[in-house]
Amino acid sequence: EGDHDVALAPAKARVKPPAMYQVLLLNDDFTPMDFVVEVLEKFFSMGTDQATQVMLMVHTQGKAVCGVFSKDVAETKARQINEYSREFQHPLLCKTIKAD
Ligand code: TYC
Repeated sequence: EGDHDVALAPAKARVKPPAMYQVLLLNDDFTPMDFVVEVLEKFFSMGTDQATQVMLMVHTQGKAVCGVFSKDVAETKARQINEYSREFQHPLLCKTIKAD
């Protein structure tokens, strides 16, 4: 009972690493710089210096990669950041894109 002879398929030699997704912040003309720094500190565990550098990169270049994660983690982070920004009535936009 419970121990029939079931032929199992051979285990695969290895498992593919998960596809990775970049989490990007996009620039806009309205979100305060301090709020973007807070978002980077809160959602990416950045220190203030790194968060400020990334915020200024977005501000001057239009966008920047804030982190690279598995699909689920990346999409959850982007959704949480967009919800958080809307909660404070800021248009800050976070998106994900599949990494190469
Ligand atoms: N451009 C915004 C300003 O001048 C600052 C900003 C930076 C907004 C990064 C969004 O992802 C962003 N207040």
